[in-house]
Amino acid sequence: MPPATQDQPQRAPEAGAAFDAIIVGAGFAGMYMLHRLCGLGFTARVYEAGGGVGGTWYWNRYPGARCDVESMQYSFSFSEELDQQWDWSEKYAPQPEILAYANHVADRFDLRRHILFDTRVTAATFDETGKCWRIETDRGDKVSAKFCIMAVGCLSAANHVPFRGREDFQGPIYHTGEWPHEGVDFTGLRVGVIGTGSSAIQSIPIIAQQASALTVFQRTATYSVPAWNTKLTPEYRNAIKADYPALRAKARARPTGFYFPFNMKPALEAEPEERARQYEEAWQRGGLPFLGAFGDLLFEKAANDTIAEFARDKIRAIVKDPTAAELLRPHNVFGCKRLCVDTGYFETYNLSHVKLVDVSKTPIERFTPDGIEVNGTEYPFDAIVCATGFAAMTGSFDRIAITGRHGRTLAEKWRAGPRTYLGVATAGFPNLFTITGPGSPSVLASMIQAIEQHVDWMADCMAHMRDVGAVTVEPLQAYEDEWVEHVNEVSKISLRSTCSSWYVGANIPGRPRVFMPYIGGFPIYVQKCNEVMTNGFEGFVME
Ligand code: N01
Repeated sequence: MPPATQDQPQRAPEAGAAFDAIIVGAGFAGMYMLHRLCGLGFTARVYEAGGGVGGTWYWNRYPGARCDVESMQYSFSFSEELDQQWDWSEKYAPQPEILAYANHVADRFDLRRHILFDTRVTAATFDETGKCWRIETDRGDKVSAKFCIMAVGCLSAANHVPFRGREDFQGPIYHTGEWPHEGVDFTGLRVGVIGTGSSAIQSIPIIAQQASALTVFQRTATYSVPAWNTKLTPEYRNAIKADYPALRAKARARPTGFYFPFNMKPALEAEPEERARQYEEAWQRGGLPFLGAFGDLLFEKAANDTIAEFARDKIRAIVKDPTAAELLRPHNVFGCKRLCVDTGYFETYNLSHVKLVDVSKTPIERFTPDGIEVNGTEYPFDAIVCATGFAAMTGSFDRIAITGRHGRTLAEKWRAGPRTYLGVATAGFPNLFTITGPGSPSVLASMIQAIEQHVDWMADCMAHMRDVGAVTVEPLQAYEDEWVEHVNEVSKISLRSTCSSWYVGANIPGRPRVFMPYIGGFPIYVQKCNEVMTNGFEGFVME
């Protein structure tokens, strides 16, 4: 039996218990699913690998971690009382505050008594005779449930790059997505950071404040827009709270599931002066809404070139060393990889103790006992931070042995890329629901809004099945194939499908190259889900 932790006392394994639903994960998805199922009178057990609720925000405790969706929108909308009573302190909430919010939700809705922490689900097997899922955990639990609901997160399986000699390094190696709870003090240390994605871009300016020397290993230069984060005033919060449902409704009507001013006019129809003015205004507002400066930026390469050039000029203006500035200027499609939002990222390279090493042509050769070797040069470090991202979208499923009908595993079925109907379920795996699964807007929408929509749909489906006495629900193969085809087709209209990002699994060698989230837009997707439901769960077999 694994050792007890602060959050989870020693306990005997659960054996033989039967639930209506097992929920895997107690992040925002698992918590809301649990809340809905309890409200409907279903019995549910949640298994959570971490020692507390919060998912992403439980694990990603690296310095500078915060959300890049505005906090008044990156929150649950299902409870008006919660919306009214919770006060966010900053425009972009820092990780500790989001985690505090998750804990508040768990307490407020009395969720903890259904959750077993420090427990990782290892296997889920569909029992065709009993028409139920048999679940096993790393603490020896063996239980069954009619439904198995995966609330495992889209960016939860850390990408531990197998660098040669990794085990030889004498100092600590951290991954941003598995940060020590007690924090890390880099004061006076020589630190190496690998990666320049969102996690790196948020943590580098803070680590630089402590480290005596900081070296960043960059494989691909990244576009980043300033956050211009601010404290929220009571007046600002009250103005939103005076009609919070209106903001929520406006958000849901947007392709991204969150609201920001969006200029529909194509960039290519604007005069150069107008474009420059628009970009400058949008830059001064900052954050992800920068991409809303014009309507065609993610669809027309020539339009995209104009915003990319604007962003490159900003980097050149900020970074004083011309060699570093040149290396930091990306040359791929703007916003193709997930856009980063920063506070003082590029400015950090003006500090004399911060160095950038380009590993685009000469990759990291190996870790040595004292540091990292690139192109024959050894860079000595006391600590190394891997900001190397995640096995996105499907990585969390890969960690569980999921077996459906006829002994077929999900890993086998998804070998050439994930296949789902609407991102909520997959043929051959009855009563297995995937919250924000591949094939749904998920990471291209504001996650909490995407979660709420999925959970509500699934909870309504389960309640309907109870009403009509149905035991199993499962997508029809033909509908699933059609949806997979549609997800692929739609992705081609966006420039986002054109680069080697984690959206297409290209950040990890050997993964199939498939655009995994649904890019058709949140409202269109919601409409499709609603139609499927009102047409009697069209495309599903319910029996
Ligand atoms: O991970 P990433 P992340 N050698 O995959 C590099 C969300 N998020 O944790 O681009 C050298 O973006 C890799 O290089 P390359 C958000 O959706 C949100 O930063 O593959 N380098 C890249 O630079 C985000 O997109 C927030 O060439 C290697 C970096 O590691 C997603 O999570 C904050 C390498 C990985 O970047 C993931 O972000 C944080 C190698 N062998 C995260 N392997 C906010 O809400 C990988 N890299 C603000």
